[in-house]
Amino acid sequence: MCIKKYLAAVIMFSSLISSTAVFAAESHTINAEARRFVADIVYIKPGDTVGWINMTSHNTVSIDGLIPEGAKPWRGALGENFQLTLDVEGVYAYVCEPHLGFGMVGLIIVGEPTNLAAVREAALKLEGPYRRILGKLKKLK
Ligand SMILES: [Cu+2]
Repeated sequence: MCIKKYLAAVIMFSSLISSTAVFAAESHTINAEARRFVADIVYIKPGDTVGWINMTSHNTVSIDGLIPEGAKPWRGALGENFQLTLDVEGVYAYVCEPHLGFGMVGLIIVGEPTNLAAVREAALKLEGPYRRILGKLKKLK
């Protein structure tokens, strides 16, 4: 390979790496510790992946009306780790059903919290232990 072609290849490759570093999707881990999610509020970019670990005796279930419009709801199997890629911007609320009464609920904010007002309003209609999500939403600015 002549030096010019070699340099061109090096430059192309390094610009590829730097653009990848800027836009690369990241993975975020949520640890189920006893009866809470750590962290309970997670901020990510659209396209990032969230993984719940140590899910023995736990699950993760999104709440209807408390995820962005057009986003896919989820339900992880009880006792199993779960992974999810979130592309739609906004606030997502989820719970661990067995420990909902202990306040084992969490929020994921993907990009900007564009649907926060709608989520807050929907959360006001929640009943019983699901109202623990309201408390969690109050932690958001
Ligand atoms: Cu749990």
